Amino acid sequence: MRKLSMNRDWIATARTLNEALPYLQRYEGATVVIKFGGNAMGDDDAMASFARDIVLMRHVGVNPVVVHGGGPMINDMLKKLGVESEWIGGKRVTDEATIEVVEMVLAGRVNKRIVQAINAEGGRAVGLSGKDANLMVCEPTDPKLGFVGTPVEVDPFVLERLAESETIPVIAPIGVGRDGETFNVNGDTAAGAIAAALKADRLLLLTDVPGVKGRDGNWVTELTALQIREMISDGTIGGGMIPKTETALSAIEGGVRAVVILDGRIENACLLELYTEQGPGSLIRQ
Ligand code: X2W
Repeated sequence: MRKLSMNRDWIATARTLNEALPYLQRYEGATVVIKFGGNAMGDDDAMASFARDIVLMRHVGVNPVVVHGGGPMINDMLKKLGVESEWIGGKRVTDEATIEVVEMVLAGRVNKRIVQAINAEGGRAVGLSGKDANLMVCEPTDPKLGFVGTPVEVDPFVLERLAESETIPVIAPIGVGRDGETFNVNGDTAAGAIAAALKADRLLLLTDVPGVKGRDGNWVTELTALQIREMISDGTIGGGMIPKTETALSAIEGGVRAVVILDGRIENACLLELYTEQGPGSLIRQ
């Protein structure tokens, strides 16, 4: 039964819904690639909330493509198995024993957890890795890194077919080599390459910080590619933000309209970004 509640802020709720209209119109038919990093994945409630956002996007005519990470989950499994990991420049040195675990964790448990969460919210998700339908062909990044791959060819065929049937692809960042090798691809790099191949309207990089920090120490809401280059060269952007912003730059060069780096731990981060006037995070464009 409907009950009249005096506690709810009706005006604010109506304003939010009303404000969404131009954005709902703008993104109808748009392709939005969402990188869901291992650090942004929380407990089951947070996962369900992320999944709801994705299902809602699909429902209002967006083609969402989820590319996930899972670094912390790989670490946990390697630890259980007593395999040590070493990192060079933010990339996991991946030997034969490690790549087996990486593929099992990413294309297995992590991928299926996201697929299941989306389906539980009423969506239709299909889990893939870069091996499926030759989606992401890679070459070795650097001999020192072993089976770490750089995507050299992304074939969007299977993603286009899934979009036509309103099915949501959930992609594990595993690549295939020309000789059938398995490659471990950084999740951001994979998302950038896939977004570029799709000429996506938006690439959302969900992480565990609010965005890009400016020279004055405040989070910046909008940046150009040129400003990002300057901030990398003068050291304003450092550490783990370097590969993220570099991914953003190459995605934009590859034809992605804009990239947003935002905190995936905020509830409904994707909806706030797409459907409100001032979304969270830093928006980067040409
Ligand atoms: C990553 C792949 C997973 C990933 C790794 O082995 O951890 C490389 O470092 P997040 O959660 O997005 O960090 N691959 C080459 O990128 O996960």
